[in-house]
Amino acid sequence: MSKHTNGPGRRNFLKLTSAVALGGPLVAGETEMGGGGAGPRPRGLSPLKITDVRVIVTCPGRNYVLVKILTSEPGLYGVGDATLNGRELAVATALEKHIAPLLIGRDPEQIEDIYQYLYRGSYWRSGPVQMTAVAGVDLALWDIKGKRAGMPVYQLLGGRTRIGALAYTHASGNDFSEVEDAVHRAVARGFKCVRAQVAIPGMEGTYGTSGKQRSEEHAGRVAQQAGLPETELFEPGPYLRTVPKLFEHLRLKLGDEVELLHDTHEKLGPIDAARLAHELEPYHLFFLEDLLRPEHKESFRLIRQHSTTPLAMGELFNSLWDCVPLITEQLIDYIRCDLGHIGGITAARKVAALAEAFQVKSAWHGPADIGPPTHAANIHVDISIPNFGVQEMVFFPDVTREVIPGGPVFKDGYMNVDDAPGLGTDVNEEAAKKYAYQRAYLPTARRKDGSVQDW
Ligand code: EZ4
Ligand code: CO
Repeated sequence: MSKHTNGPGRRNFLKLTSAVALGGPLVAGETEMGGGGAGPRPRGLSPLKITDVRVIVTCPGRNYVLVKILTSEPGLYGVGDATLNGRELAVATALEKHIAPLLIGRDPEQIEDIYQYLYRGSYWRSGPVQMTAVAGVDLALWDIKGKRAGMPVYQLLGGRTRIGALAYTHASGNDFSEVEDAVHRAVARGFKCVRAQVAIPGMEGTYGTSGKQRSEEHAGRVAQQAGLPETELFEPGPYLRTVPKLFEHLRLKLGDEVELLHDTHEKLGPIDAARLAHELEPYHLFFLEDLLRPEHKESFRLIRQHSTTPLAMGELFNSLWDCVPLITEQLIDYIRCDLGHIGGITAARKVAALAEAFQVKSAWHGPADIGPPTHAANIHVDISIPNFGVQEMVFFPDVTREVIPGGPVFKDGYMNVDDAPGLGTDVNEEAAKKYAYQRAYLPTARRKDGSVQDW
């Protein structure tokens, strides 16, 4: 190899260091290698720059924050999702006021460098607001790279490893037979895996159910006002007594074949969590989700000592490092980070690779409160990594699809993306304007005595 293709020559090195010293982008303009910054640019592709970052806040059915990154190549742009349920405007402001100015003029193809720059380079690293903003940018950049290459993102990630992403949907009800009916309906629709949640008797509102169980009074109840959070009641006793009976009922009525999951939503303390995992063993769950608060990773050791129920955790994590001890100690079986809240595809690839080494599988978060670009990113990663486990999914209503078209498709139990270049999603900015942001919160929860409980 000549010295010109064997890494940056001295002249380029000087250009690079001076650009960096000036706080400029890693690309220091044209070089002997063709202006590609850290490495040679593929033949035939001219240098690219980010020219504009548009932040679109819209409420087609619910609030979404989209990031549209425009480039110096006419018509070439990428769309990412930066929605953080209940904190949408904080992310939009971070993007508009703090992050967008850092991106203008940079090479959108340097995805890893931009991720490092926004994550580590800002000093104030991690956190849900920051990492949701980074995810929005990251998804838009992968979208651009795919469009430029003429390939779907999963091809850029190494190509297909499976025919589709095994998917699960939610079933819930006010009593066991309503849940049973909901699981039946999901199975009839083609689902092989179903998450089951039931309203807990005596509790006002239960996570994952429609909330018909609400009564009008309990200590600590906050009067409902428009646009303020609802308050639910949670007591571990009734919850712990009810959930094993739900799964006993479901196995009795539905048999062993359907895969059942359950989300505890970080509500329990360590010994209660261990008890639930233990008592659910006979019903062979696919996994039991988010038993503990994200702060209490060490308590997973206690659960493991008491149960062989497969465990999933991670939708509140914001970085690779949040996942490390659970993966490297094999304290969980499924890592379920939210690609929209850990920094996007770039972060998810690192999590997946770490998990692969410890036989932990992926189960990325896939609720309605992240937008179609993140759902698409989930599937591009799912179908290209070796250690995919299962994918949570939702069916978006027509009003959402009008504003944010495209995205993965469900068929026969699996989610899939087609071969559209990039992520395969878009934003209709004109349609987005019809749906103004509406302040909305997630619910909160309190105990019977009025004290705060994790929701
Ligand atoms: O409560 O995404 O597994 N799914 C979940 C979700 C979360 C919401 C919070 O914004 O736990 O329903
Ligand atoms: Co969950």
